[in-house]
Amino acid sequence: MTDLLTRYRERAERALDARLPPAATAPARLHEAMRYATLGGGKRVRACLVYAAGAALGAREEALDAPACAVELIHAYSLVHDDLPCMDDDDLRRGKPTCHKAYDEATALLVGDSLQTLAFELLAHDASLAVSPARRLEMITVLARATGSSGMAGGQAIDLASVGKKLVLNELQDMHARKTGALIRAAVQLGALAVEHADKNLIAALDHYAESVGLAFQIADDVLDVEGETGVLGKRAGADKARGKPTYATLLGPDGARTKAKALLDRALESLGPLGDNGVTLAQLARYIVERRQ
Ligand code: GRG
Repeated sequence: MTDLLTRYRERAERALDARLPPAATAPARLHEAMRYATLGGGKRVRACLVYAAGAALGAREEALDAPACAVELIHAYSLVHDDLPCMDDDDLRRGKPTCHKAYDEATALLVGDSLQTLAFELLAHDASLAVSPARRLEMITVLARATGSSGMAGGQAIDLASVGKKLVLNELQDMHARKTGALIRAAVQLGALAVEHADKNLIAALDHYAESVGLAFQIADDVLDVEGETGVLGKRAGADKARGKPTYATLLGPDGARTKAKALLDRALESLGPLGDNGVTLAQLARYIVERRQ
């Protein structure tokens, strides 16, 4: 990661820390578990996308804190629920025991619920978000659609139903566009929406970028599941394969998957053309997403 992306990551961590309920306030066990599941881990790729997209259109960093936190909270909620025994049944996440292992299943369920609602509360009320009420509503709508049954939750439903089945490339792509792509796309859109009067052509360019990056992120993740190490990944390597999940790596082979990720990276970089020098950080972020080791 470059210095600027590291700074964004650290900024997101502080912004989340300030917005999560203090662990000492009642109900203390739930609040402690929400902080456990959200803080002190995670690459903060989605928060970086919010900061970098907003900055590319001229937003102040402070005005991007609430949407950056909102997408990371939704992401943290999805990981907590995804790790539950009724879904992927994982015991390791971000290098530590999953939320239901460290606490219990009921607490983990409530942690996910509470992180999700906090995300929408931030978009509705956080004072640092300097946009009109109408724009807040637009941001809430974007995040809700990306998170719900047509987006992430819908993708997860397709994912769970496809274990042990063979998917063709288009079906796999559709599942991932919903499950991981929709939130990545929403992160970029929220960064852009934090700027009240941004140029429509630039917003369209950012959306094309986000679409390619979202898919490239998932392909990189699939390759890491096959080639990565548990100690570096902070989650169990080989988990998708062990569960018989269709992935880009199984469908195209690791080399084919890497070639596809590289082509998507090139497409993402091309999409940034209209932003000129203002797209440099987004370009660095796309490279990081494809070339990362964890
Ligand atoms: C439970 C509604 C619901 C949805 C879950 C996104 C998702 C849907 C599940 C996550 C499962 C998973 C591991 C998907 C692969 C891609 C992915 C989201 C990886 C984790 O994201 P990173 O690498 O994680 O950005 P960090 O820990 O760095 O934040």
